[in-house]
Amino acid sequence: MSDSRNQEKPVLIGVMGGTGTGKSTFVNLASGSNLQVGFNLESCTSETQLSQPFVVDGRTVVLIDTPGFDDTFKTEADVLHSIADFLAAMYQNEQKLSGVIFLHRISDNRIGGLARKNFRLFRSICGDDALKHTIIATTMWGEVSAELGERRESELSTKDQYFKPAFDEGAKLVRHDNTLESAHGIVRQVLEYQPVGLSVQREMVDQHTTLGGTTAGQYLTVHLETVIQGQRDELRNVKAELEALRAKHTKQQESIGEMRAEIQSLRSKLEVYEAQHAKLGREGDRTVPRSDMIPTLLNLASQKVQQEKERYERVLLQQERERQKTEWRQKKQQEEERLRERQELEARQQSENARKDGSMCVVQ
Ligand SMILES: Nc1nc2c(ncn2[C@@H]2O[C@H](COP(=O)(O)OP(=O)(O)O)[C@@H](O)[C@H]2O)c(=O)[nH]1
Ligand SMILES: [Mg+2]
Repeated sequence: MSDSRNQEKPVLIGVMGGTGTGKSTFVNLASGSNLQVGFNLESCTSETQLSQPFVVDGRTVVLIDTPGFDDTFKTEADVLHSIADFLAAMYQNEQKLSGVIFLHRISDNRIGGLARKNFRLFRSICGDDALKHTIIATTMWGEVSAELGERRESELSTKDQYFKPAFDEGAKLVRHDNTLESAHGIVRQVLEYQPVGLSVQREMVDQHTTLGGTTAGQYLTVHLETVIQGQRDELRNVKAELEALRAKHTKQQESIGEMRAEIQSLRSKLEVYEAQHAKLGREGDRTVPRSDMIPTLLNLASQKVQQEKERYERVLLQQERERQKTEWRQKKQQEEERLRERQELEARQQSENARKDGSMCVVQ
């Protein structure tokens, strides 16, 4: 009885995932609807909406297009509200979903924090029981090489940090190649599933829990608190960096002041030197020596001093030789004089003796 009623009702399938994963495109393709499609990663589906009914294998199907969890215009809380309120209203109206399709871009080079958060939010909306009704469909296969796509697909299904835990609980992984056959093939996998109440529907309708108290609401609260804490930490770090920069700036200002004073003192000294050079230049007809010539000039000056010293030493030597010569000449003169005196004395004595001898002969 209930089976036949379900057969009459359209099969309802939710389509969820991050913004720009191709949800609206998929819904339009499968159903022939004309829901607005976004441009690349920009959000376009602002509210949860139904596709027009379409038929697959004789069954009427309606897809539920949802805004992306990481909408560019709406907050995550608003997106959750839109999806949860819509699903709760359906559940209250005894419209249960046969399955949910979670879209993931195979062109994403890795599942970053955002994609992981999106999938966790998806799981908290649906609950573990619904994983057996879950199809994870990879999109954008045309954007990657077959080899790369296959490698990523294998990672997605085998790594714990990706979708493996969901596959372990009954979720299925399929490829969507953006063709009608592929879209209907995915829908076909869900057709025979018995409609099921999702976690957020049961919590809000059966248990009268407010959205904030549901598993999804609590997950989002904790996630937002983490984000807020992260941003507070970042703000604190930026403030600390700013303080450090200010302190550095003050120090730099001080150094700049010291350098300015030094430059001023060097300038004054330079002016004095320049004035001296200019004066020297005016005094002679040579040009004012350039500062780069000063070492050469100094060399020349020291060479001159050396030459002067050597010349002086030569003069001293010359003088010494002259002195020695004079001394030797004087000595020689003295000796000659003494010799002459002695000869004179001897000559006088001889003549004296001769005179004495002569007088004696006369006397005899
Ligand atoms: N290459 C490629 N582009 C796609 C595919 N599905 C969607 N798109 C493009 O991706 C962009 C976002 O699509 P949309 O359906 O609005 O994503 P939604 O935000 O998940 O609803 C649009 O420019 C689409 O044309 C796909 O399978 N392959
Ligand atoms: Mg959309």
